[in-house]
Amino acid sequence: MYIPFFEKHVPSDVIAAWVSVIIIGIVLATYVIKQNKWSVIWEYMRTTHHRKVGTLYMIFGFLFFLRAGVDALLIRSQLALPQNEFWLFQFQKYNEVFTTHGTMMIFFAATPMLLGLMNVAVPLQIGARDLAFPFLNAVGFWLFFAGGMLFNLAFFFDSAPAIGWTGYAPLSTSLFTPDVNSDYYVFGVQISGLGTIFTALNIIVTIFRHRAPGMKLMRMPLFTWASLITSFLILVAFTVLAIGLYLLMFDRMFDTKFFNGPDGDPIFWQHLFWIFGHPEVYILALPAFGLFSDIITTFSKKRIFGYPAMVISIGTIAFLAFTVWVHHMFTVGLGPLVNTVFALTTMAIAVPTGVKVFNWLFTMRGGVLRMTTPMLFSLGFIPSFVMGGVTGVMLSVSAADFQFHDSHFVVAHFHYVILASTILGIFAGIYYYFPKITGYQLNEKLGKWHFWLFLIGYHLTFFPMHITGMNGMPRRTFTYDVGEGLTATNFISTIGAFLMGIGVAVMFYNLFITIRKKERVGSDPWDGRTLEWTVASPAPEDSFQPMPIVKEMDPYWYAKQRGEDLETTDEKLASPISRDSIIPFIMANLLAVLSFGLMYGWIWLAVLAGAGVFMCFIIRAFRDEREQYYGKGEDGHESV
Ligand code: HEM
Ligand SMILES: [Cu+2]
Repeated sequence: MYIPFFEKHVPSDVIAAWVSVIIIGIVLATYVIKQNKWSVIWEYMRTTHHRKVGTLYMIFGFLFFLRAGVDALLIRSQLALPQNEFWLFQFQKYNEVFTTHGTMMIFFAATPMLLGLMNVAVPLQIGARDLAFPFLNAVGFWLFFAGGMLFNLAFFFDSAPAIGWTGYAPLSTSLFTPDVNSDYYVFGVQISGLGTIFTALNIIVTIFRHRAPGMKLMRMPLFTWASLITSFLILVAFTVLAIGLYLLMFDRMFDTKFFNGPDGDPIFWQHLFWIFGHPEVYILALPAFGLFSDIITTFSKKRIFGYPAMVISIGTIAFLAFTVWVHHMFTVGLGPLVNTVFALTTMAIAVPTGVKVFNWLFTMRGGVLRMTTPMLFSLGFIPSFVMGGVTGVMLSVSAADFQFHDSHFVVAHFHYVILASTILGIFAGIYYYFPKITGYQLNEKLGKWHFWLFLIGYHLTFFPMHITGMNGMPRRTFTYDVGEGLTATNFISTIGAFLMGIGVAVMFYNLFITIRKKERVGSDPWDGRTLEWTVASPAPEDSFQPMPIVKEMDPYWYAKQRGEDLETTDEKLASPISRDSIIPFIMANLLAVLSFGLMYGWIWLAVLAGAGVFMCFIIRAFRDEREQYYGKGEDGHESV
């Protein structure tokens, strides 16, 4: 359709997106006005409290997950049949849709939902009142939000990036993609990445500085351990990505030629990207490992098997994660020696991972198993993840990788690992922590429907893809021919994908009816073992008064066994000061406006937004939030 405002033909999918967003917007606005929910929105825009920021992370991560999921269904619809012409998702449109699918899933769905769970659970697991820097926490969230929204905006202007989630140079440089499309990728990912780095810093400081008395490092729950080590991974990996994106931005805006020309080289981008990209896989997997460990212990009514081995293997995996990036570049031609070294380091990662798998199994051995929804997701994870691990070892054989490379076999492999660990982990985490987040418990029956539909759909989608790939189907290709032996497996994959979609719809319905019913649960609905189950559901703003004293691992469980309450102390520990503020919201969104100005060359807008961000720095620098806190004397009277 020709639309004068756009001054060009606008494809029907973009029009459909506009129409549906406007309809959803009107429905939401009517709901907010009718129910008078403005105060809730205003509260969440200004909040710095860890549970609320965590909730925001989960909500928006889930929304982006839905969008990326719709992309996945569009991909699968196009690939369902040979020579298919589904809607308009061929050629460049197909390139756009797999790019937004991959980028959104990794940066705007999986990572933020995990950060959300960390936000909710980590402080509660170690007996902290909040994250160490609540203001910074809000800044981190709003940066993710602004980056994600900016990235999403691209579609509405018919400018979605089409350079793959890997943004390979030289395609991503202005030489080959001079339009704003690739800029949306560069700026969107950059802004949200900055937020991720801030949140990682916050988690690290919180865990080192704000543990309850007696909560030694080797008494911490494994989700907290995984969050700590993941945060170090983020700190290093996302910084490398930020540098890469920065150089790419310079190449695009000022023609610096880091990644092309006589002195630049596109391979530099590949190195930078994968030095980030491989650890990112573990940034997604390790927190899920931590969640599964805690969930399996809780629902086996047994202590984790081999706790020190679990901690050491998380650490080893994290370290090795930085030594394997070239396995994504075996076919670049770096030489046999390099390929051999990186093949060996890659295979080595299987060892600590195997240790963890056996420890999960031994934890359940002889335990009293309860098949709740979070436990089912954890049980589904183990064999599924092992299958992804096995194809990973196959891919690590560098000579064989020349055959597998860029085929649907690789697509099958990485979905097996990421979906089994991260997505099943996030689902498990949502069911497990829903009472701590909202005070309600999700319906178990619907939870089981969700689990089985999703798990069966997942294997139905991705298992045949191994065969599709071995039969020669390249990834990032929008069609194939009749008679190539690719039809049956592709068709099965598409059915599986829609089954997963139904599973997610069941979950959505579950969330909806549970929130509507408003049946409160107590502080300890799962008969838990760790400190988060001692505080009320939903987690209150002034948790842990008085402070519990921790004398062993799983302190709450053993106290319950002995029929005692946890010992507490009146001693006051320095605790973070959480004060509402609108500055993080303004600052982060202005940064997105600034990027928008740079992308379209509206320098006046960029300068104005930049000045706004700078003003926020100044206001923040002169505001001492401790005043409000310390200003009150011990007896509650103003002392100043
Ligand atoms: C929910 C069900 C999902 C389905 C049906 C699905 C399907 C697909 C398919 C068919 C492709 C290959 C497109 C091609 O190369 O032509 C793909 C690519 C990809 N997917 Fe998924 N996916 C799903 C979930 C996820 C999740 C949860 C993640 C990560 C958290 C993810 C990350 C990726 C990435 C990174 C790519 C590569 C994109 C690129 O080549 O640039 N996907 N997906
Ligand atoms: Cu890798």
